[in-house]
Amino acid sequence: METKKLYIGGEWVDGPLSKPNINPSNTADIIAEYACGQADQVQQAVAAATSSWPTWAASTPQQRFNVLDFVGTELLQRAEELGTLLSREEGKTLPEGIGEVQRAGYLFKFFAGEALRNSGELVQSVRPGVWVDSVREPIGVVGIVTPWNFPIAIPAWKIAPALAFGNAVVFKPAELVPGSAWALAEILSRSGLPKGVFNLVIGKGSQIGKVLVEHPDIAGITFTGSIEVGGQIAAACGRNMKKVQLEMGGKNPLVVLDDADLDVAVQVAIQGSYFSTGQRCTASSRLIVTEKIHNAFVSAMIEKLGTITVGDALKKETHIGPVVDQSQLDKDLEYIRSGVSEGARLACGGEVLKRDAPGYFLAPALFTDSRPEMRINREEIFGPVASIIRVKTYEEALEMANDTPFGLTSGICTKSLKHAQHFKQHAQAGMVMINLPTAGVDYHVPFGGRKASSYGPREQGSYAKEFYTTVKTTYTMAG
Ligand code: UN1
Repeated sequence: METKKLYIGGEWVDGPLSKPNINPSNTADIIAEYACGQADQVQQAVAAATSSWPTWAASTPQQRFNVLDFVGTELLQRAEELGTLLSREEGKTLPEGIGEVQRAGYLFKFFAGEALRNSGELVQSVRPGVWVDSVREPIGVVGIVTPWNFPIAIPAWKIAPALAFGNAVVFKPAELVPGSAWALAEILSRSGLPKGVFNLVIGKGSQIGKVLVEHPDIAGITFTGSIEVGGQIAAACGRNMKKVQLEMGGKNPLVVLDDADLDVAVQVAIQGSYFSTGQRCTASSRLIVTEKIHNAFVSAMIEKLGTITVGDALKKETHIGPVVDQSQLDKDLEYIRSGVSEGARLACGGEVLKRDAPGYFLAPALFTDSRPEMRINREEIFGPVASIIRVKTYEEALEMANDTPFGLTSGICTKSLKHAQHFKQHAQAGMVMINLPTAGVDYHVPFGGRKASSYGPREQGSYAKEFYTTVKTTYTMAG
C-alpha cells in the first residue's frame, strides 16, 4: 500500500515509521499508510520555515491572495472527493464531510481577502511635525497543532490566516486522521508558495508537538485540542516567551424555556448534541429545561431519536456516523456507566450497535433526571451523549448554564425577546446561539470561548490577525 509522505522544505520525505489510517465505519478498510515523523524532522521543518520566512514576509498582498485563492478554489472544486475522504477517515456523515471541505475552501477565500485588507493606522503625534503609524507585521514561524474532529476546517482556519499575514508554518495534524490534512498539504505544495514556507510533519503530539513548543525559532503556537495538553502548551509557551492561542473543551448548555417552539427546540438539541457524533467542542451536552415544557420536550426528544439512523458515514441513510475510534468509544461508554451509577435515568440509547462491517457505532444517549454535579454534567465527554437538567425558572436555568469551568458556546430556545436579550448579555461564553444549535459556526466571524475553553486571541474573521501579527509603531519626522 502507498505511504503518504511528510512535506518538509518543499520536498516529500519518508518518516522512520508509518501508520495506517483506519475507517471507523469499517475497521477492515485501510485508507492509506501515512508517514510519522520524528524529532529531527521537526527540527528540519522549523529550519526550512525559518530560512524561507523572510521571502514570504516580503511578498505582496497579491501574491498571498493568489496562493490562498488557489487553495480555496481547488478545495471547493474537489469538495465531494475530499469530503468523502474526510467522512471515511473521521466518521462524520458524507454531507457533514462535504460541508466541512466547503467550509475550508471558503476559509481560504476569506483569508485571501484578508491579505488585501491588512491595513494600519496613521495618527498625528502629540509632538509638532511628527507622524505615527502602526502596522501589522507577521510574527515569524507558527507551529500549528490540530485535532482529529475537524480534519480540514481547523487546519484551514489556522493555516490560511498564518499565510495571509506573511508567516511560515510547521503543521502537525492529528495522527489519528491525517488524510484530509495530507490532501490539504498536497494542494498547498502546488499553490505557488516558496519552498519551506509550509511544512507538514505528521506524528505523535507528545513527540512532534513537544519539539515545536520548545523550539526557539517558533514564534507562536496555535492549538485546538484537550484542556490537559493545552495547559502544558501554555506553560511551555510562557517559559519560552511564545505567543499562544488555545481552543479546548466545552460543556455547552442549551436552555429550553417554557415558551420555546417545541419543534425548533428538539431540532436544535438533536443537531447540537448528536450530529457529527457529538464530537465537537461546541456540542450541547447539558440540556437545561424549565418545568412546564420539560415532559413534552423529553417525549419529543425520545421520539425524534427513535427516527435517527446510526451507521456507515458514507451511506445515504445515515444521520450519525461512528465514534472515531475504540478509545473514544470506551470513554463514551465509561461516562454512560457513570451517569447511570450516579443516578441519572438513561432514557434512550447508549448501547453499542452492530452494523454490516466492524465499526464503532454507538446509539445516541439521552439522560433525564440528571443533576448538575454529576460527572456527565461537569466533564467534556466528546461523544453522542446529552443529559437533561430540569429547572423551575429562567433565572435558575441561566445560573445552571454558567455553572461550569468551560465557556465556549451557550444556547437558548425561547420566543421571548426579553429572555433572549438577557441571556445574550449574561451567558459566560464566547458564543451565544439563540434558537440555533450550539455547534456549527460561520467561517467569517470570530470563534472562541471564555474560562477554561480558550486562551489567547480569538480565531477566525477579522479578529484572526491578533494572533498572527505583531504591531510595529513608527514615529516619523520629516528630515
Ligand atoms: C463548529 O461547531 O462548527 O473542535 C466548529 C471543535 C471546534 C470547532 C467547532 N474547535 O469542535
